[in-house]
Formats: sequence, structure tokens, C-alpha cells
Amino acid sequence: MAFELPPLPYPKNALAPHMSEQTLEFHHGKHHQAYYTNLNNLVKDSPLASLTLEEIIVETAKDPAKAGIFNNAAQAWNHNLFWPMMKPNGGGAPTGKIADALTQSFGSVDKFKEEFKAAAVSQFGSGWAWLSLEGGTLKVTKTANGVNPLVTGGHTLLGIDVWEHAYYLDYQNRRPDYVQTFLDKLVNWDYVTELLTKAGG
Ligand code: MN3
Repeated sequence: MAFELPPLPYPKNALAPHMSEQTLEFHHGKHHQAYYTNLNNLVKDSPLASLTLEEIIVETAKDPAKAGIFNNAAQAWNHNLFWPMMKPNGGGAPTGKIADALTQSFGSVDKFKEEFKAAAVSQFGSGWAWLSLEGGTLKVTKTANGVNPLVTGGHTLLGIDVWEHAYYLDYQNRRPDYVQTFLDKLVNWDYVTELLTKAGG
């Protein structure tokens, strides 16, 4: 059975003006779809086709010969998490257990935001910045291309796509403005909390 692109969890114009309908049209409808199409072509008739996306990512991460499969599986999975990590009227200050966990690991929620923003802005070229739970602590990391916390055994809690296709139509070269808007207006802290609970945090 082929892998299938999940629909967006909200209408394409739901995140405007912070993330436009046009951006979601291309980012979900073309880029995310392409990762699924490529992955299905690459794993067709191979034993990998019967695994989950997570299993494919872990299985292919350390095999340079399978880089094409890894990249497309990881990007398919990364975006599956990225869409529900945002919501209309999101962002701002988290409350409850995620706020407590961020304060415990970073000193304060604001310190976490500073660190997350610095990681997202300084990732050179295409990639992601992440908040993950790894070995009992919350960590901010940045990765190139499709690499994600699954590769190092972490649980992903929040991620921001900093490939240019994620922000260029709305922010052109102003990546810092995109990252700040993501934190201020878009983050779905309820979903982040749900992922934290699932990860045992
Ligand atoms: Mn993307």
C-alpha cells in the first residue's frame, strides 16, 4: 500500500496573513506531495514499502546508499508534524506542563524562544530547528535538509521548517521575521503538549 499525503488540519487560508494560502498551496500541495510521490517510487517493490515512515527513517538514516529514501521519508514525516504544530491564533505564551518543562530545561519560556529562534535563524541553507525530548531533557537543535530528532533517538515536540519554500512567498529573505511570527502567532502549544505527553514527559 502506498504512502499517502494527509490533508491539512485546517483550510489553506487559515493561517493567513502569517502564512498565506499561496504558501500552503505550494508547500503542502506541491512540496509535501512530492516527498510522498518520490518516496513511493523509491520504495516500490522493496521490503521498506511495508514499514512505517518512522521505521524507514531510522532504518535508512545511516546508510548513504539510501540517502534518497531517507530524505523523502524524513521530509514526508517532518511536514506531517509541522502542519498540526501550527494553528490559527496560535503562538504566544504556553501554559501548563509544557511551560513548566520549558522553564525547567531553559530557565524560562523566553530563554527557550531565544534559543529556538537563534537555531532557526542560524541554520545555514535548508533545514529545520527543533525542540525535542531526549534522555529526559528538552533540547533545541538545528539540522540540515530533512534530518530530524528521530535520527538521534529523540522525541520531536516542535519544529520549524526553514527551507526557503516555507517562507519566501510571504517573507522573502526575512527568515528572522518568519521565525518570530511562528513563535508569536502560529505555534499550536496544545499539540506540543500532546507530543510531550506521548513522549512520556
Ligand atoms: Mn518544507
